[in-house]
Amino acid sequence: MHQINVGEDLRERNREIAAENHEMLRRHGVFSLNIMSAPGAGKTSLLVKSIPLLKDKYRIGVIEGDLQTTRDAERVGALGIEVHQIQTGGVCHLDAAMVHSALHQLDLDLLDILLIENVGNLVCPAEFDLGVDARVMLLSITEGDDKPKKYPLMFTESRLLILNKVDLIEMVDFDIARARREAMDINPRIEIIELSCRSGAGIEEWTGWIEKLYSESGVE
Ligand SMILES: Nc1nc2c(ncn2[C@@H]2O[C@H](COP(=O)(O)OP(=O)(O)OP(=O)(O)O)[C@@H](O)[C@H]2O)c(=O)[nH]1
Ligand SMILES: [Mg+2]
Repeated sequence: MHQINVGEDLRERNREIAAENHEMLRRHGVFSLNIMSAPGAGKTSLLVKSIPLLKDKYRIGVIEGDLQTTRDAERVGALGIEVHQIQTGGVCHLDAAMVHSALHQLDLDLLDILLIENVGNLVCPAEFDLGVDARVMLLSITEGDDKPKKYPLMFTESRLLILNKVDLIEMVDFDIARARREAMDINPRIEIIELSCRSGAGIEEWTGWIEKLYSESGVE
């Protein structure tokens, strides 16, 4: 009996489109990041805090993925940069095909860096490669230091882990050393930045990280 594994077929198709996205972005000289986290960990706040530090040097574009509403796109659009909204209409992650359509709506020749804010979800977004240069995840310290081992895939897939909301450290029982250790058990190569969108701590380390990857990527 022939069985079709729908999940595997979908992922295979996603990988093919992700490869097309990557090729398209490279052809237009665009460096790209996929920013993922649970709802409310601070993805939009991170963009709003850090884009002003980058936008005089690089031409920045943002794709905002949300289940519903254009709220995040409006927050980021207020920075005066190019923003494209994807409303997934209930789908809990962005996939490569959604991003592919968005890439056709953006004038990629006018961009140096494309930042994609994924739908808030700690599980599904990690399963779908979008064709970007690197994936970044946020874990806010209000979510608990046990999350790396409970939700390992996103930690495996990410090149950088941002521990956000460190301004709240006195208020929550979050053991930063434990979270670091568990994340590195899962992904020994993961880089980690402690950050607060509220106080601004770590923001320059984050923009420096983007600049380093941008220059290493060889896009022009
Ligand atoms: N105290 C504190 N609050 C923060 C920090 N970063 C974000 N917040 C708050 O956390 C809430 C959620 O932040 P968002 O930036 O909307 O989070 P998000 O990950 O984009 O959320 P979704 O797009 O809905 O998944 C907001 O009320 C922010 O003001 C931080 O570093 N410290
Ligand atoms: Mg957001």
